[in-house]
Amino acid sequence: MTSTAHQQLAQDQADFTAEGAPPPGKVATTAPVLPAPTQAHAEALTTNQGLAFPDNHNALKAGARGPTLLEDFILREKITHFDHERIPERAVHARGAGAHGFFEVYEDMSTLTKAGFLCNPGEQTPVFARFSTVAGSRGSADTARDVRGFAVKFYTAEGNYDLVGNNVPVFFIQDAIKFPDLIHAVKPEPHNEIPQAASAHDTFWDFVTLMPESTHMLMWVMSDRAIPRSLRMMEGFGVHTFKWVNAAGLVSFVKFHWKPTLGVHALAWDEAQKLAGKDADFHRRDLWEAIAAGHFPEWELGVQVVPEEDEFRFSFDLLDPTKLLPEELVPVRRIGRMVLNRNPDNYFAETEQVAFHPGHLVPGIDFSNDPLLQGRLFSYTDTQLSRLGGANFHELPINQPKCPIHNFQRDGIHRQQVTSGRVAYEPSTLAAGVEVRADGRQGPGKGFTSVPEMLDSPKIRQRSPSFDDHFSQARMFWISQSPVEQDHLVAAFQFELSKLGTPAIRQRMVDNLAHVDAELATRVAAPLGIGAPDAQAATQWPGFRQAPHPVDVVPSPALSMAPTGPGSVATRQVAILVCNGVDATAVAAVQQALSEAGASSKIIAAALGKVEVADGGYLAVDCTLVTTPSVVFDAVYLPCLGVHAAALMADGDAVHFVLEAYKHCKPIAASGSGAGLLASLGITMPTEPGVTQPQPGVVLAPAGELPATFAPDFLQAIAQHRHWDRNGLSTVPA
Ligand code: HDD
Repeated sequence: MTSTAHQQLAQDQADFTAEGAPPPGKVATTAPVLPAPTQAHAEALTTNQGLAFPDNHNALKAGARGPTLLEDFILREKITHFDHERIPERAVHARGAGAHGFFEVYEDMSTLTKAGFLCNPGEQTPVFARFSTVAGSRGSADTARDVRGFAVKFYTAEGNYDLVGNNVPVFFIQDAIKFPDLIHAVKPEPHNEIPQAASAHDTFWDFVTLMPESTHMLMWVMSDRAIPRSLRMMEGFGVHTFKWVNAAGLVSFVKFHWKPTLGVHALAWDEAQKLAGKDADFHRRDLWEAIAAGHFPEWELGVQVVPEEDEFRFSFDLLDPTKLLPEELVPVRRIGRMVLNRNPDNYFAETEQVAFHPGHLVPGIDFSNDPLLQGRLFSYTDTQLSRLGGANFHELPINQPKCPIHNFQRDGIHRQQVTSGRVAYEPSTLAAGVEVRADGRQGPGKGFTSVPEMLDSPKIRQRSPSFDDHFSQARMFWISQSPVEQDHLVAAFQFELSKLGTPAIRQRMVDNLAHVDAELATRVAAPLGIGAPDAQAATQWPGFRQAPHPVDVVPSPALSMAPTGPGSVATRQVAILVCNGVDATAVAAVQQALSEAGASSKIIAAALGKVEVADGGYLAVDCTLVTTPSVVFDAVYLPCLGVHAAALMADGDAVHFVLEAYKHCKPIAASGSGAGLLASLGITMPTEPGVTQPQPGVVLAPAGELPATFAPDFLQAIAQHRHWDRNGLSTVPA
């Protein structure tokens, strides 16, 4: 670097750092400044035994260049601890992100349940929520096509209650005994551990096509629900039917829902795949940054309540986890809200070590006889024994109830609690001279009791015939989707099935789909190099069941993501693509509008540093085109770029950035020569000779001062999330 360049650089740095404010005419972007380390920050390093030691850089050696001595207990302790830092990852749901927050109920629900945290409006119950993908390993990408786990631990005054659900309201299988088979089929194939975090492989589709009960859930997983834009923008479901019981013993069936206040939004599939490489942490970063910025994610808790006597009112069995209860039959009543307002202090201690269990209940909530739920009750404690190393995982801080615990369980590996006295049993009179019994403190009718139920049945291994209808609700899902959602669903089936090496499995899937909808099956089959869908062939497989009384299926509008409509602009990320000659006034105006709406923006250019602005100042660049690609943004703004704009568009990365955002149906705004650039890329198209009409979600402004409507129109386009109805996308080279 020349000395002049050094001087200029020093001057620029002085401009930006002096008093933390940019000089007039220059636009500052975030430039975190780390405090210089001082002695006050230093803390003496010690071993785990509390021994202070002065050198953490050199092992004990025989001479400066000699061998390391086995005697070095400080080195040995440090390396031994490191060697044991990892614990087994979860068998499923290994990849997750969590956050702390609170739940509060809107109204007293005591007519239906005696659960204290649902009866005291105004009382905040602390929660910890963990969201996860199912199939991928702990280090896999966030945006895989997959179901998302949605697990919430409520630290109630009556003990911990865990609602361990998913972002899909139904499950693949009806009986827990098939869970290990399902998971073995979807996980990477065992001979070569390929593919990671993906269901697009032979073993998964081999299994699910032979288990047609999974067809309904397949529809959800092939829909855009399986590629959420954000963990903050997805629904959650308890899946199973549970029971509520009030203080008088009145029993109801209940289904749980989480409704996000930001609406339900998805990525484009191509975008999700690219994100897996460009930013594998996309979802966890989004959750973390939103909470850190004070945009606390929020969901309302909804319930569908069915009186016990109405158990057999429906055309499907409430105990069947492959069925949902249409919201049009039993409306969702929103009874409270959960707000996540604090990021974990330590990922391992909290998000990794948190242990959920559908059997963590409180008085007023109970299970139904759903055979999938019943099997889960065994699995969750069992898995923590190996994952968290023993029976005392409830003592880990993240798992500890926030109410007193008292029992006579004792000892075991890693026990933390130091109990005193000689009595570790009950009944006893030796402890305090009074007899201790299990219900001594609570009294009759208090504490948890199972809902009494008469059982007088043969001991058999059998599936209830009331579970036999495998296709009606899959069809209901299909006919409830908007045309765009149907297109995405067909494309997802085609993508997955095209990856299979065994044509017979592709054929079996489209044969099954023929029982859902003939048009769906035909469309999916078209590019797969197989025969036409054959509904009759599907019936020949032993797992095939047909409903004894096929039901009339009507659309359920609640199943479509389309009507969730315009959402909030808050926390949306906008790229502002610049080069030398950019109009800084236009940039500042759009940045201000975005910021006021709660969105954030980044200045993107070919290289870091700064670009010259039209009036002679300069603009600091946040990120480069290559390190921060279009897929990490929700929208793009191309300001008037001045005379150098052609140079930007001669840069393949810049062209790709814009075309890719366009192809992923993101809002694009362009002003002045920026608008001309869009036209040169074919992003505006003639609707009739001589009339150029922008495509949906493209906001244009001519050269000159920005019209007053420009920023509001852009904000509105962003609020609509994506503009899926653009024409001719298949011809866009991105
Ligand atoms: Fe499960 C974890 C959700 C069926 C066995 N499950 C796990 C998690 C979620 C779910 C969200 C992650 C919790 C966390 O963040 O730590 N699982 C479900 C739902 C199901 C379901 C909604 C059906 C409706 N699961 C299911 C069955 C079995 C399991 C039928 C076994 C018989 N699930 C497990 C497990 C996991 C688990 C192996 C792995 C890690 C853990 O429990 O703590 O025990």
